[in-house]
Amino acid sequence: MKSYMNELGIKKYSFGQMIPTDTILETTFSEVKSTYDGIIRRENNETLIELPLEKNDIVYGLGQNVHGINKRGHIYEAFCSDDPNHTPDKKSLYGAHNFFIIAGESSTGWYIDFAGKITYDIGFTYREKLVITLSGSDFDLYEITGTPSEIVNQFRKLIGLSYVPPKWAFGYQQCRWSYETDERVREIAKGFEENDIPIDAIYLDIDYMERYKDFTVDEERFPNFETFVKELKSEDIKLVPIIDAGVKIEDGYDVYEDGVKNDFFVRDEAGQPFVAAVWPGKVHFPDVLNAPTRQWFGAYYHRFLEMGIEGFWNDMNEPAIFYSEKGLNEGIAFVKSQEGKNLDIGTFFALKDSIMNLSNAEKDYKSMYHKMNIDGEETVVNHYDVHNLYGYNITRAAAEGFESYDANRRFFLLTRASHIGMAKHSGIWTGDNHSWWEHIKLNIQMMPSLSMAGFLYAGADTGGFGHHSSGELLSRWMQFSLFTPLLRNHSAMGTRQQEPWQFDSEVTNHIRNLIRMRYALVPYLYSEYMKANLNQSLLFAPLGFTYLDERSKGVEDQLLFGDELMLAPIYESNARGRHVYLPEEMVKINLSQYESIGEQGFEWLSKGDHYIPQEVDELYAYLRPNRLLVLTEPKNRVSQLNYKQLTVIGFVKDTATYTLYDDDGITQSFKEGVSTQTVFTVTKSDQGFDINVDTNVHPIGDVTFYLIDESGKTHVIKQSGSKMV
Ligand code: MIG
Repeated sequence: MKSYMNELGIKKYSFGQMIPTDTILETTFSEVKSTYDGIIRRENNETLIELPLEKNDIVYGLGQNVHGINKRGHIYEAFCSDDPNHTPDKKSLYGAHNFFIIAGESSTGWYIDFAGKITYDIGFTYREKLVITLSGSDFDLYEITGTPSEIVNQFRKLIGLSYVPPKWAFGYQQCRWSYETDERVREIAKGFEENDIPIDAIYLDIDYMERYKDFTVDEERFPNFETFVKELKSEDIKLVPIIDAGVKIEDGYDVYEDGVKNDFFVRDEAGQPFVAAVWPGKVHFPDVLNAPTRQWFGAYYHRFLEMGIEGFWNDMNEPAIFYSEKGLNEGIAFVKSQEGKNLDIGTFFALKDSIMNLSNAEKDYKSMYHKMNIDGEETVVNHYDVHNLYGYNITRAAAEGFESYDANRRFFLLTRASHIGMAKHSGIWTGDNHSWWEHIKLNIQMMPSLSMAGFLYAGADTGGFGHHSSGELLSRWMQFSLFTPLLRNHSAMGTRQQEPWQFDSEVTNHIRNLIRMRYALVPYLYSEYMKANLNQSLLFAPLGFTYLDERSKGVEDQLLFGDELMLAPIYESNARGRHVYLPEEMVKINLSQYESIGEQGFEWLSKGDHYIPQEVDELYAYLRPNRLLVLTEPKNRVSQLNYKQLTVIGFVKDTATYTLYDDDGITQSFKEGVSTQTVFTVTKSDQGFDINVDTNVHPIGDVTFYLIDESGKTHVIKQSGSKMV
């Protein structure tokens, strides 16, 4: 083992020679003489790390995973999995995010830089121990001390800035598996038009492809695709096509033929392209763990970019395998061998398993091989050892393809499987959840740990993917998703239609009001998003990161959003309100409907417990003391939003300032600091309030200030742009 330290005081312990994951940026780590003084053991090519847990320690992190904000009391795995049932017995979802914090009297953050499977037994087997098992012995371990916020900040500095989508990605997005024809897509667009509901993007799921072949379009379902893309663009709606990981094996299909010719596919033991099966039947997987393959695969995206497409979602990239050729043959042989037998408890289940366990089999992952460049040498590695890098790198191929197409432009990109190294390349959706109330809660609890791991552009399938949604569920879910950077309604084939108008007119009205409120909030959401990114802080935070009282640390269903708001979403059916804990005095603001924002009043609430009635058509958020919330007049597209009519809600005890960040929303120039800042300052004086808006950057029109003071009184002050400095 070697140990290192960087200028921030972050320690790094290198055990053996890890397979590079390209997660940690080059920072200056210098070798120091120190030993890792924790407990570490090697057993059968596995490594065990044990960390002690104090009685009240909280374990935060692990990014995309099941269970609560405090991860203690369960077993988890880092192993990217295509599992469409996110039930409490699961140990892993699609992401492998090996960053966590043990928070207590003092706090320590850990990142394990490793590409293979890791198991975390967090106080499950032994209440006072965190036992980590790595499926290998070559890895880097990073140790960061400080407060939980400082630890996140330092970790995010190590992994670099997160992906930034074009600004339209903060608008509402509609998806369904599938909108199968151009006609159906037109109908959906029309549905939004007729119902006067804002929208920025409509997704194309697998059926737009010609027999599920990546980078093709089915001519019958989508004739003149390029013209169709332009048609929707003329309405300022973006089409977002899906790309799957598996490349169909078919003579004459260029992606397949080119890949075979250049040895760009993942190989089997014999060095032949590995045959798996997914949607199109038999496929090969691009071996994206090396740069030439990424460059090749990434360039195919240019075809769609040429046609005016501006974004994609990359699916099935764990990679998901329905079956492998080899596995299927073995399964069928086994079934045949049982023919005519008297199947009993042992043999009947073996028969079932031989078919039921064909998908995503460990055996198959262990039979796949990649070529990687390790320290300048081409090295063959077994897939199982680098499994968690696959979705990451096939998405990176897309990101690199975008860069080679136009390095200055931002493109939209979502992936399903991920690893922390990927946070700089793409956003994520949280996969195949269900229209279950429990999954609203899971969504709430996952957002802060995703923020910790650098996944800022993220969101769940709002309304739920599997199962049937009700209007009530969709409304409540939307009340939370209103704040998630990715706001996408998606549902699976065979489930109830889930577009906002598919329930009853009351639901349509609620959803319209909510989506309009989302657009009113876009300047603020975008501003907070960019600040969280540039300052490497949390977009969604557990209360315990800011409030140090024991009570706040235990709150599992309320979050801080940005620096201004506390959210207390409703995630139970038939609820007419909920209990909310206020760690300090706050003002309850009614975000139910933009038009009546001033009328419904604002309520000052004391620190402590409150029962807050909240009907299904009501949405509240809680504004912290000396904070301002800026909203703009909603429009039906993000591109139409402007600063002509602003609303500022402030809880002002003495002075409150808000800096509204903005930039062009389409280029990468923010990386060079090209941005605008509009500073709102409100100071309470004996006469009332002094207001200052530094408008040197945006042409600001009328601003209505609703200023609430400690006595709970609301002062309405209208200013017009001309009066401002
Ligand atoms: O296993 O392309 O998560 O969003 O609609 C189904 C069809 C494959 C899984 C994705 C989902 C998508 C679906 N895909």
